[in-house]
Amino acid sequence: MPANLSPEYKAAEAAFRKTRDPRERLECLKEMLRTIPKHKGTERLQADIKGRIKELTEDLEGGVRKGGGHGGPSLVVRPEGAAQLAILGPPNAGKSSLFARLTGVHARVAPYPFTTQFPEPGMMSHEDIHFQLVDFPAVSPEHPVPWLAGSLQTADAALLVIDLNDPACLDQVQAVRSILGAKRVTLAEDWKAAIDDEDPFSVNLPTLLLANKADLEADPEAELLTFDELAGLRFPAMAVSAETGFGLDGVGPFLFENLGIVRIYTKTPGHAADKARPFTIRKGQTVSDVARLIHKDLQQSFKYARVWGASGFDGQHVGHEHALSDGDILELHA
Ligand SMILES: Nc1nc2c(ncn2[C@@H]2O[C@H](COP(=O)(O)OP(=O)(O)O)[C@@H](O)[C@H]2O)c(=O)[nH]1
Ligand SMILES: [Mg+2]
Repeated sequence: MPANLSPEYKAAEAAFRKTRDPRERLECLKEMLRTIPKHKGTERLQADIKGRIKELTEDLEGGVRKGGGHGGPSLVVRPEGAAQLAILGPPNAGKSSLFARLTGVHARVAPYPFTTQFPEPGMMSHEDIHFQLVDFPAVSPEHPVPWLAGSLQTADAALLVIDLNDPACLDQVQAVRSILGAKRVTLAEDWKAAIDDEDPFSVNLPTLLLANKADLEADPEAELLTFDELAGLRFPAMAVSAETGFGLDGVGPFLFENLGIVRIYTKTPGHAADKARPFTIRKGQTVSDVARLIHKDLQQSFKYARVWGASGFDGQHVGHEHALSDGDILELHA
């Protein structure tokens, strides 16, 4: 990180890191460019920011850089639901099949590689919440995808899909990691470690390995263990089948637990809680974070809250910084 960055720049960068909304990120990037001290020591970072502004502007407009003219599908997916999961992996592993099975959205599936050309979002339900899955084109040396790293900026985690029956599998996984690494995207094995990264444009995605096509194997769990050992991989992993649905029941609970999802049900005074649509935050987040989700202004304007559930005694009055627990009912008083 270059020295002598101004407080204005640092504030803009902090805001950039905090938001996952592509349009807000673009505004933050412009603010970063406006406030960055213009001297030799920041030239690289300035160029980086300009590049990101150009890239994100184009991605928001659609696939203009694909050379196919304007107005293509958007290359950035606005996050929705409890978290955004990028489905990544080598060609033909069954990424689109898994996406279709888990979301019910019919994606293009074909027995030949490179069928998926754009990020394709869909929602996967888990109990009373949804995770947003995004199907991506294959990550492979034969088929560079220039916008991939840009699109991954909004993801919270990755599902790395492989086909253990494919003899090239081991090489493919190494290729996926090195291609992404060159774009400053890390597939992380540890879901708990907090990453303290100085580079605002690096992306760290906790990764769940899905060994697909388990229906083709006699003992998929054993195959998976052997593969992990051979490859020296420490990703949490599951043997699954997009074809039969085998193993897929475990995906939602894994994500819920390891992303630390906390569901909050809101109520207004004198009324029952809205049990249909919880707001979701992460473990450690507070009343203030829920207020922001309800309405930007509410975060500042509410005076106190009352909470029912595991984080306090029933009806307890709490302030902005009260950390909430899964299943809490929250009543905000403006
Ligand atoms: N046997 C079997 N075949 C699968 C499974 N998942 C996908 N396939 C097949 O693998 C091929 C590639 O699937 P696709 O979803 O397009 O892979 P992608 O390139 O990773 O998106 C297709 O012929 C699928 O029918 C699975 O779980 N079991
Ligand atoms: Mg595909």
